Amino acid sequence: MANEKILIPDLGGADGVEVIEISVSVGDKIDKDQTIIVVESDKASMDIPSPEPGEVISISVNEGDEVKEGDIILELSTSSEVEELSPSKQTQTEEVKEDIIDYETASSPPKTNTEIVLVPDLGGADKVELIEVLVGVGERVNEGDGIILMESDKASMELPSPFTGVILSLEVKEGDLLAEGDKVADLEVLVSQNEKSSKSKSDEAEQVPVITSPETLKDNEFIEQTKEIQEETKPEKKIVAQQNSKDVHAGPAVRKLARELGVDLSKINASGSRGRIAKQDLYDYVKNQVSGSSSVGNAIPNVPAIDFSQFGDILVEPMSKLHNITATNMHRSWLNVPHVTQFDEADITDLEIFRSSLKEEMKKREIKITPLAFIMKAVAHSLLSNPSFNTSISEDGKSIIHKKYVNIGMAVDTPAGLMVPVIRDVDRKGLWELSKEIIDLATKAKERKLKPIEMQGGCFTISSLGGIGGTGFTPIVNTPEVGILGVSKLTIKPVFVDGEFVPRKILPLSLSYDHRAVNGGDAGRFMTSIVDTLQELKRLSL
Ligand code: CAO
Repeated sequence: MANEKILIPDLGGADGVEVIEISVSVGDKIDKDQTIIVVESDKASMDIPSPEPGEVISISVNEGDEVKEGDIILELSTSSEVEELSPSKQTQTEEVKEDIIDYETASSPPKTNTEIVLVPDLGGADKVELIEVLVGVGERVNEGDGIILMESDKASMELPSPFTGVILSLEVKEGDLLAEGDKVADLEVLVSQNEKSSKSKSDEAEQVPVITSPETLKDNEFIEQTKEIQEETKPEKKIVAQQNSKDVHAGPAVRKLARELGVDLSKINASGSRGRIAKQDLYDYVKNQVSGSSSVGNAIPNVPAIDFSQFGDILVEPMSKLHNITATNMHRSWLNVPHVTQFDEADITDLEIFRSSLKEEMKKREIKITPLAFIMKAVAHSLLSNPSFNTSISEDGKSIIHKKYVNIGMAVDTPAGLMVPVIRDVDRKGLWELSKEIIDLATKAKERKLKPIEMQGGCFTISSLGGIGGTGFTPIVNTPEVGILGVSKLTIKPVFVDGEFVPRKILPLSLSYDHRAVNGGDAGRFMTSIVDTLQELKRLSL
């Protein structure tokens, strides 16, 4: 019997890693190669196996410790059988040590040569999608740094740089479908001669089980997950699996952060392409949990997973990025904002007569004026006279931010999804200018040519379904704005005027507002102001 200290092995280039699991206890009898601890860098997790069988006498690390190569993990009482094997093992270890000494005393200048970085074995997956290119041409990378992030249906993995060097060219772009052996990049490798020879020798020494490179582990992890996907041929199995954190789409860094924060990734709304969870999604989720805990309760029950294919044929289509963002925004607003919706009707008979009188001029100017331009002017006018609607609640929920400008967003229905371009300074613009901007921005939205700045800075939103139909709906506030006006299709209704029923053009309106920022009285006054303005255009300077 002898006592042996088991040390943290070569970490494949990682400086320090975190102990995320201790897999054995003092007194445990363990086998050779049995996992003793699991460590994790920001790019990969690794099982550290025991190089010997034996009994654990003491453990020197705790979960959460940052460890580096050479740190003591535990002390093992090894059996005599193992001691017999020791000499050959010792020889191998000495070889490795020698290599390290060689490398450390090396003084030859760095030499360069070019290596081609290829997509590795994908563990059976035919193709994986390139989700993110993590480096640029000309950028220096260290061995182990991620070059690209790839993702299959359920697993994501970074392709680490095999060497320290400079990226000479990138042969791939985001969205590419990659197969094993595809060329990813040319890498100008920066190495010293001795490092190279040391490397090849230590590759031989890698038969010693204590050395496990992150690359291998990452591949293994990916292979395991890919196998799982392939095994999950039955739909009901697949749906259950989607509820597990490891089956959601997220990179290693996000996963690590989620574990640190104790967040179940399967509960997060993803905004990345193909449903990938971005770091910001995680922050938003945590923020919502913290700030919303007093108002919406601590937990929102999950919608149960259903295998719809048991009822008939189905087609599963990934949400577009835009759809995903919209869904996240709607969900965020729905959960955070106590909504109230108020309804009213505006008699726009006179407005429509006036609009008809502009028909000739519309043709001449080649600008169509729809009821929306008038509604926008009426809203701008009412925002000025009812400033509680031109506000936002500060992030900490303790202040009201009053805006001295009047920018109005309009919801545009596009083939790709909902977009909300913003028209600036509506209060200062005339009907023609406004109508032209409505047409231009709606066209740009439909052609997906809007710049980010054209969708920012809104104070209030109008969602007009007037050209489509419906008698009324309850729009969701476009946070951090505090109000949104829904416009439905005008109908001709009999209205009692001066002792008789007369046909009038009636426009249904619905106003949703954030009841934290606006009280019912203010909302009533705001809506009345919009209705009155539409009914009496002289209130506006058009
Ligand atoms: N009642 C009756 N007719 C109306 C109307 C109303 N409230 N509003 C517009 N119309 C008429 C227009 O006058 C036009 O008639 P003509 O073709 O005879 O001239 C027709 O309906 C089509 O108008 P439009 O939709 O092209 O123009 P708009 O200025 O009313 O709206 C826009 C522009 C971009 C807001 C609109 O095209 C759109 O995308 N609406 C959908 C918004 C949406 O999706 N909201 C939901 C968001 S929440 O999911």
